Amino acid sequence: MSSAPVPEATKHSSSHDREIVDAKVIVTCPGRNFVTLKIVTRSGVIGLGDATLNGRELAVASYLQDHVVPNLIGRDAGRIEDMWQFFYRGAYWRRGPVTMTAIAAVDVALWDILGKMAGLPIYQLLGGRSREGALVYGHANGRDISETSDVVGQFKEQGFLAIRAQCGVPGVKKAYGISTAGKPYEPAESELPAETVWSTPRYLEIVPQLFERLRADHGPEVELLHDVHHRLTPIEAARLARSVEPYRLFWLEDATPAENQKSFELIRQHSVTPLAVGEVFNSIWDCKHLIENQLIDYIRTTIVHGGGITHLRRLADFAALHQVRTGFHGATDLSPVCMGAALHFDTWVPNFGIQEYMFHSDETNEVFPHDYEFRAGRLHCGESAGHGVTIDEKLAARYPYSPKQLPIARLEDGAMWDW
Ligand code: EZ4
Ligand code: CO
Repeated sequence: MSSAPVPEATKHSSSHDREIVDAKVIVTCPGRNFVTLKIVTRSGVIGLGDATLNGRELAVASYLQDHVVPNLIGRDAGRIEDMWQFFYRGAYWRRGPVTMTAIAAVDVALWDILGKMAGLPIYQLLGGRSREGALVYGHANGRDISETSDVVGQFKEQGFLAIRAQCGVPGVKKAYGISTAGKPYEPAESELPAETVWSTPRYLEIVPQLFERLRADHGPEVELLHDVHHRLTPIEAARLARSVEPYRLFWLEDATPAENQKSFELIRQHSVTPLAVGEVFNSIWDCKHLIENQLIDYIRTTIVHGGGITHLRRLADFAALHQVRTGFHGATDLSPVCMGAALHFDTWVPNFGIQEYMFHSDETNEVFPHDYEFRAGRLHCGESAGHGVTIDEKLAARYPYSPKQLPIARLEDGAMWDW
C-alpha cells in the first residue's frame, strides 16, 4: 500500500525547514544610520526586519545581539505569535522603545519569511487588499511662509494629494522641520545633541498665518497637515487647534506630549481640528485612553517602533472600534524595510487613514532595493513574496555607523523643553 502524497504546502513548511539557523544584526549608514535584523531558516529563506531607533541605534543593536539572537537560533520561524509573546510577555523588563523596536525587527523578519514560504505578499497573509494604494503625505518645509507655499506647489506638481507644511518661526533658531543648508531636513545631524531655542508665543502667531496663506494660494482641495512636535501645553494646543479650524487641516500632529493621555481632553473640548499622535509610542497601552475616549482621530505608532505587524494589527483593530484610523510615521529614519512592511499593512488595514512619506536618499535606496512605488499621490506595495525589500550587504558594509543624536530644545531663558 502506497502512502498518500505529502501536500506541497506541508513539504514547504515543515518545522525542520523552518528552523532558524542564523540571525545577524546589520548596522549601516548610507547617508543616515539604519539597523537591520536578518533571519535565515534551514531551508535558506531569508527574512529582514528594520530595527532603527534614531539616535539610539546601537542600544537596539545590542539588545538584539545580546538578548534576542541567542534565543532565535533553533526556533521555528513559523511560530510568529508565540515568538512575539516570548519576547514580550517572557521579558520581565517589558515595553519601552528599545525593547519594542527589537521585537518589531524579529516580527517583521518572520512575516517576511512566512510570505516567502507561502509565495505571497504580506498584505495577502493579513487578509488581502482593502485599497488600490496608500494615500501618502510629503513634507513641505520653508524658511518662511512664502517659501513653504512654493514647496507645497512643487509637491502638488509631483502628484501629492496631501502635504505636511512647516515654516521657520521668526526669532526661533532652527525651527523643527526646517533645513538650514538647503538640503533635505534631517534632525539627527550631530554627534552630540544640537541645541535649539523654542518660543511658544512666536510659534502660535505664525502657524495660523501659514495655513491662511496656503489655502489662499492652493485652494480648498489639497489635504494639509502640520506637526507641532510636542511643543505646546494642552491649553496652548487647544488654542492652536481652534485657530487653524478655518483652514481645514487633515490633522494636527503631536500637539502636546501624551504621557498624560487625559490632557488631550482639553484640546478636544475646544476644537474640531482632527488630531494625530503616537510616533513615539511603542505599545497599545500608550494610547488606550486616547483611543477608548476618542480623543484622537489618527494613531501614528508604526511597525518598527511598536512591536511589529503582530502588535500593530492588534492596535489597529482596537482603534477601529473607536473610529480611529492609522497614520503611520514614515520619516527617513525608518528604513525602507519598515516602509515596505508598513505599505503591506496599509494596503490591508480597513481603518487606514494616511501614510507619511519622506524620500530616502539614493544611497539608502541602493542599499535597500525594494518594489514599492509612488504613483499619483499614493504608494503601492509590490507583489513579491514577503514585504518586498532586500539588502545589499556588500554595499551596506561600505557605509560604517556614524554616531548622531537628535537635537534638544530650550526656552529663551535656557530651561529645557520638549523637542
Ligand atoms: O522628528 O522621525 O512626523 N515626523 C516626525 C519626524 C521625527 C523623526 C525623529 O527621529 O516627527 O521627523
Ligand atoms: Co511627527
